Amino acid sequence: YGPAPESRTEAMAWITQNAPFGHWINGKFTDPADGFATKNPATGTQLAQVTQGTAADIDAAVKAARKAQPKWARLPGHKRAAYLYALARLVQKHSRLLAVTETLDNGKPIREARDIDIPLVARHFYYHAGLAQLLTSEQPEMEPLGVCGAVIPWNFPLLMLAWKVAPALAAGNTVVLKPAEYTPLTALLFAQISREAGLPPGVLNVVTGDGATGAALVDHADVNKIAFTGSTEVGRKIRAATAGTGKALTLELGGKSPYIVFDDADLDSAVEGLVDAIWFNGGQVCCAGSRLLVQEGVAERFHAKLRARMDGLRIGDPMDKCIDVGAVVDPVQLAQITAMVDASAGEKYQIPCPEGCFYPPTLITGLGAADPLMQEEIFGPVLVSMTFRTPAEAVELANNTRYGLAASIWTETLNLALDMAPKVKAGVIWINGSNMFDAAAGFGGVRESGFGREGGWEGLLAYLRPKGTARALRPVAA
Ligand code: TXE
Repeated sequence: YGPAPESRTEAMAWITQNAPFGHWINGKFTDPADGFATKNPATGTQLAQVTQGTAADIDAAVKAARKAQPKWARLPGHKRAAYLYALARLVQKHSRLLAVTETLDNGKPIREARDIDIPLVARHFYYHAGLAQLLTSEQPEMEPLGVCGAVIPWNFPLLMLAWKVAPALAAGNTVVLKPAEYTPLTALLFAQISREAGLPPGVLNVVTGDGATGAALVDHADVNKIAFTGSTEVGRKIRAATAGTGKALTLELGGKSPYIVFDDADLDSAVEGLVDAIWFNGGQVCCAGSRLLVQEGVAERFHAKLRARMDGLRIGDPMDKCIDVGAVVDPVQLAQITAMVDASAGEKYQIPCPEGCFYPPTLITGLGAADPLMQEEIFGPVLVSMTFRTPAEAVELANNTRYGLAASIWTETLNLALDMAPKVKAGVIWINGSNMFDAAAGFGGVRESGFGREGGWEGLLAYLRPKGTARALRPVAA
């Protein structure tokens, strides 16, 4: 195979036309102000200057969202649905521009941005358009929360926007979104696309910036809900900051999800599933199957198959359509992965990878259950592995972290899988699969992986509150 780069012309033209970027408030870009550069991690080159949002910017965005909210909420569900359908169709229409911009800003393989991220974004808006239509008739006594603040991470920039914006708008809320500082571009592009969809000004606002901008949004007195995806440490701060304020809160945080392979599993499928579990998006996935637990009888054979498969992984230019593993999002994250792995005393198996902001797909064996690498989220293409003897031991090891986001269980014995599933502490269990997402399936964690669900009916309910209405009962006139 040879390099088959996706064209970056359209995305670079969009960036050049609009940079330096201001915020998107009340349906238009504000004037750009002091800020920071967002870079292409695969090359280290600057893509665009972006504005650092101040508390005053957040206040302007919240005011615009507040002003727009009553009218948006009063629209019948099917009219809000029409906007969400338009957004979904426009995401499809601009899918190449969105996918290439995402890959340039984030470093993920274009194949993933094109075939997974962007289609799932469209699917999310289609699905929530359907739910919006049900609301007026099915839930007459539910009301939207008001203005929702969304703080999102850099690993799935546009998909995390969709996970928060689609249900919030469907339910009749308006939104102020703060994208991650490493990857602000697709949120700004989406905001511009929302104008093409005719979305009324103020319904969706985007304020760029770093953690201080996020904190200003969390602290703003006129915000009714915060939806956060990111690190457990920041989640903890946000929970403390919102305690006692009456703000609703959902947190989707870190993970160290177990990938459990039993003796009788279909090993070839389990290897393929594991490639997806830990090397999809370079392991920068909250629910990555980053902890392999393999039953002793097949451990050697499974590791051998895995190493052979790793040798076939292609790492490099994310714009190359043949690439399996792209760049790490930022040198800061690369340094964190490197430091964690270098400190470990396990035996490493790494495949060669280019210089720059890249980290090789890595398998580490020989670690104890208490080793930091078995316990802490690495958030990179690094898999750690341990063996177990019995199902009871597998459960014990699986639950031996502070997290509880997802788990994969691989066995051909259905009863064993069904016995294991409730015992493993995780918000999502995949049986003979991994990373299976759908807008209709609620996703979220337990323990230090957070609370609340995104997607499905339960995800929509997180943007509504019940309102008791007393109705006077009158006898029907004869
Ligand atoms: O996350 P942060 P970072 C984990 C992963 C990674 C580590 C650090 O282990 O290595 O976190 O990544 C905003 N108030 N995950 O530093 O800081 C910030 O600007 C309000 C797992 O990027 O949590 C960004 O928009 N907001 C994760 C968002 O929070 C604040 C995905 C996430 O950044 C804030 C990302 C504050 N005080 C990282 N401080 C997952 N669960 O998928 C920062 N932010």
